[in-house]
Amino acid sequence: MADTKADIALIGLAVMGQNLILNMDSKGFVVCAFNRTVEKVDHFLANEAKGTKIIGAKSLAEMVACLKKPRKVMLLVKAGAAVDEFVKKLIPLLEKGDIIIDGGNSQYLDTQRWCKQLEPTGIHYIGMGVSGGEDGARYGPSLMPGGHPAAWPHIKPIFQAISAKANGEPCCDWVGEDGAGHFVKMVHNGIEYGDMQLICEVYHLMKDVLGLGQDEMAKVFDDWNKGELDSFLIEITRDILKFKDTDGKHLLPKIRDAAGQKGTGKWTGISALEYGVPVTLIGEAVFARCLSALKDERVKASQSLPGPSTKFDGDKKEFLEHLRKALYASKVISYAQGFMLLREAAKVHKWNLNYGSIALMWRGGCIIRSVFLGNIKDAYTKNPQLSNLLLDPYFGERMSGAQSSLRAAVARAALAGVPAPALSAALAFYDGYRAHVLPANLLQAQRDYFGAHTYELLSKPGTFVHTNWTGHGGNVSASTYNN
Ligand code: 2AM
Repeated sequence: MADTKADIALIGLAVMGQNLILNMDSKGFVVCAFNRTVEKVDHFLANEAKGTKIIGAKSLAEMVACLKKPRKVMLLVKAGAAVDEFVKKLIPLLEKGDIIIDGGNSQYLDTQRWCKQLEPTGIHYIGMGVSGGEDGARYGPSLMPGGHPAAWPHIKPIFQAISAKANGEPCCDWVGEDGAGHFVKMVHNGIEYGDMQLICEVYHLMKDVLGLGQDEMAKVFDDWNKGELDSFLIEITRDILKFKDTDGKHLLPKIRDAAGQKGTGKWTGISALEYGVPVTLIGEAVFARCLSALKDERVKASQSLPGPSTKFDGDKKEFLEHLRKALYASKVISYAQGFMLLREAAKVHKWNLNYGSIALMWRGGCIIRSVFLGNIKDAYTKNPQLSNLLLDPYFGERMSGAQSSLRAAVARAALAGVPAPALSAALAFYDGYRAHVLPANLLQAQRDYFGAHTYELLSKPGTFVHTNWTGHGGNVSASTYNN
C-alpha cells in the first residue's frame, strides 16, 4: 500500500460517501476512504468495497500520505461542526495547491467563510452541491462545484466522469466563486420543494374535486410523463399512486398527511427574503409543509370551520387538461423565481453564473431532473443575458397558452375549498410581474402619511418628496430625521 497513489480521498462513509467512492472506483479512479469512526473503513473494505481498487486509511495522516499531488480530499460528513472539525484537522496536513472539497449540504455562507479563511494557506476550498440521493451518488449525481477556480481543472476530470449525463453532456460544470456551488444547490432544493408541492396540489384537486381513484390518477400522471412534464417527480408520483401495501390496498391513503423537512427549502426562503427577491412559490411550499404538520390542530378545526361543497359538475377531461397546463405554467414561474434569486445573489457576491449550464446540471441526476430543464438550458444558451425566464420567447409562448388554465385551476380550488397555495402564488406572481400598474402608489402614500417616508411621482422618478397629508403634520420627511 505504501507506494499506492490515490487520485482522491473521501472522508465520510455514510451511504452517500460510500456510493460516491464506488462510483469513482467504477470510473477508474483510485480512492482512499476514511471515516471518523475508523472501524467503518475496514467494514466498508471487507463488504461493499470488496474486490475494488479502493484503499482505506486508519488516520488522516495516513490518508494524506497516499494521495497524488495536488492532493484532493473530499468531505461527505454532516454539515456544520463536522465539516469545520475536519477542515481544521486537514489544514496542517496539506500544502499549497492541495484541494478540500466539501460535498455535503453545507450552507453557502459557511463555504464562503472557509474559502476566505484558507486563502492565506494556498489550500483551495471547493463547496460542491451533490444531488441525486443514494442512487445518483452511485450511478451519476448532479454535481455543482464552486469555490477557488484554480482547483477546477484538477477536479474536473473526476467529477465530470462520475456525474450524470444529459444528452451526453456531464451534469457537472464550474458554477462560480466561493459559496456559489452550495448556493445553487440550495436553490435547487428550494425548487424541489416547489415542484413537489405543485404536484401535491394537483393530486389534491384530482382526488377531492374530480373524485379520481388511485389508479385513475396514476394513469393521468403516466400520460403527463410522456409530454412536456416528463420528469423524475411525475414518474415517481405515478408509481407511488399505483403502489399497493402488503394487504393489497393502496399504500398512499394510509400515510399520515404531516410533512417533514430538513431545512434546505427554508434556507431558500430565508435567502429570498434577505436578497429581496419574490420567490413566493418556494416560500408557500415551505409553509404548506408547516401547515400540514399541524395535523391535530387541523383535525379539530375541520369540525368547526365551514367551507364550500367540493362537488364538481363540469367536464372532467377538460379540467384535467387545465390541471396539466396549470402545473406546467406554475413550474415555469417557480423556476423563473429561482433564477431571479440566483441572479440577485450573483450580483451581490460577484459570481459569474452561467445559467444555461446550471439548468444542464439539473437536467439529469438530481431530483428535479426533467425534460423541461432542457428548454431552460436552451433559453439561456440563446440569450445568456436573459433577465427573466418568463421573457424568453419560448416560455412566453408557453405561458400565453397555459395562463388561462392556471386561472381555471386556482379558481376551481378556491370555489371548492381545496388549498392550492403554490398554484395560487404562481398566478399572483404572474399577474404581478406582468402588471403595468400595481397598487404600490397607495402603499407609498400610506407610508408617507404615517411615517413621512416620502414617495416619487410618476413624472419624476428618482426624486423623493413628502406631503403634509393632514395639514397638522410637519413638512419634514423621515429621511431628514435620519440625517
Ligand atoms: P461517523 O461514522 O463516525 O459517525 C454522516 O453522518 C457522516 O458524518 C459519517 O461519516 C459520520 O461519521 C460523520 N460525522 C457526523 N458528525 C461528525 C462529527 N461531529 N465529526 C466528524 N464526523 C462526523
